[in-house]
Amino acid sequence: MGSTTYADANALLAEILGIGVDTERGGYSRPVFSPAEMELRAWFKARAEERGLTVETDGNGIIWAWWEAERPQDAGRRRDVIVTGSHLDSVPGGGNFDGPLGVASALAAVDVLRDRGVTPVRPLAVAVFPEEEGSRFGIACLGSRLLAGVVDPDQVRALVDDAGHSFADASSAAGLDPALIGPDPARLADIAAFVELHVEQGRGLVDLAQPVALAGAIIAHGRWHVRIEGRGDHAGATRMADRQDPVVVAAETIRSLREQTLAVDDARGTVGRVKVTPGGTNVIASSVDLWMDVRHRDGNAVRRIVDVVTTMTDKAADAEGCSVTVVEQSFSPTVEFDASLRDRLQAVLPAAPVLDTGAGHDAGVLADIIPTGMLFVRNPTGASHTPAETAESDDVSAGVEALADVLQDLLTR
Ligand code: HGY
Ligand code: MN
Ligand code: MN
Ligand code: MN
Repeated sequence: MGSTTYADANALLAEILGIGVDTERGGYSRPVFSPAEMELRAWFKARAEERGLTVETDGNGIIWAWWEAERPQDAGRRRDVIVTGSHLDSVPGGGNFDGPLGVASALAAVDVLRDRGVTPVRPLAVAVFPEEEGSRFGIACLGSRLLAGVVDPDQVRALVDDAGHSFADASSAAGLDPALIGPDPARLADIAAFVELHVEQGRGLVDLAQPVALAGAIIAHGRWHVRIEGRGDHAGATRMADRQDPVVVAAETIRSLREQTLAVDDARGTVGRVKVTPGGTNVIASSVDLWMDVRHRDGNAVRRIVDVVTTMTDKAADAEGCSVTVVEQSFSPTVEFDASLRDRLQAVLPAAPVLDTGAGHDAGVLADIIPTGMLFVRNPTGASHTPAETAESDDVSAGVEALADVLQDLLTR
């Protein structure tokens, strides 16, 4: 094959380095259905078709690139499709590996399997899930949640981004039919296993001096949108006693989230996004929006933290004459990956340690419905959701070989 990227995930990743570069924030900003992500979708489609894969995009915006198989006579049995893949959308100012590494490694693994002369007895699909980060429409892993039927399609169609564009409008602008947004039980019933390769978001593999790990569990995590309404006014003409300043209440929310999170061993609580309206230096804000991201192995601990912080926020709002609304955008309990599939992957990759992760993934959403596993590739910085996220080219290649080994086992037995 004349492709310059044949069996080479590093070369595939290098090809997209120029897409979605965020000159303001640094790193990459590739929101779902944005020009940048659409360019990445076109790149994936071209690279998949070049490999003879049949590409389709479903109503939820999930891309499926099929390596059909000469199914044996008893192909009537269900549950025999193997799926691998990840996502191409990013957080604002993210790295080039979170998502694309899994997609590029899947394409390269197909090349490796072909080089090995592997003839699959069941189909393989390389999948690209939209809105895994939830950066544009607020709900993480939105594509896999739609596929799994765990979010309401009408609610999703009505989700709006910061510019007021609905998911329905954005998906139709991307050439999709919003009427097709929703669960796909028949497609799910056909899937025997889903394996997602992902750059490690942490330093577990660095500390263990290993290139590749298997995922054990994803800790519980949720997102809450907090909106605080006050009364806008002049910064100089308004006496302190006459103020209803929502920023003061937001400060209390942020402080108490840190305090409550620190009080629970190994809990993680973050406010990474705050929107002050109207946002003038000499203007007392009329409202503040902030989003809380809270995670812990015990889902009940996550909820307890959020409940306490919400109560503290209500108290601060009362004292300041402000009102508060809190909306839960998503919550995922701790997911332990399917033990029998993990044992099967471990038999193929005996040297791979099993690591838990604090990062959410589409694999975590689908794990409730189909046998799902994950491979992690070493990230020397351990950092993610930042341009510092990286993976050494040797480890990227080791990840491709490991994924090919795992897929060969799943596709031929
Ligand atoms: O937020 C996460 O854990 C994932 O990177 N979407
Ligand atoms: Mn990811
Ligand atoms: Mn991510
Ligand atoms: Mn993921």
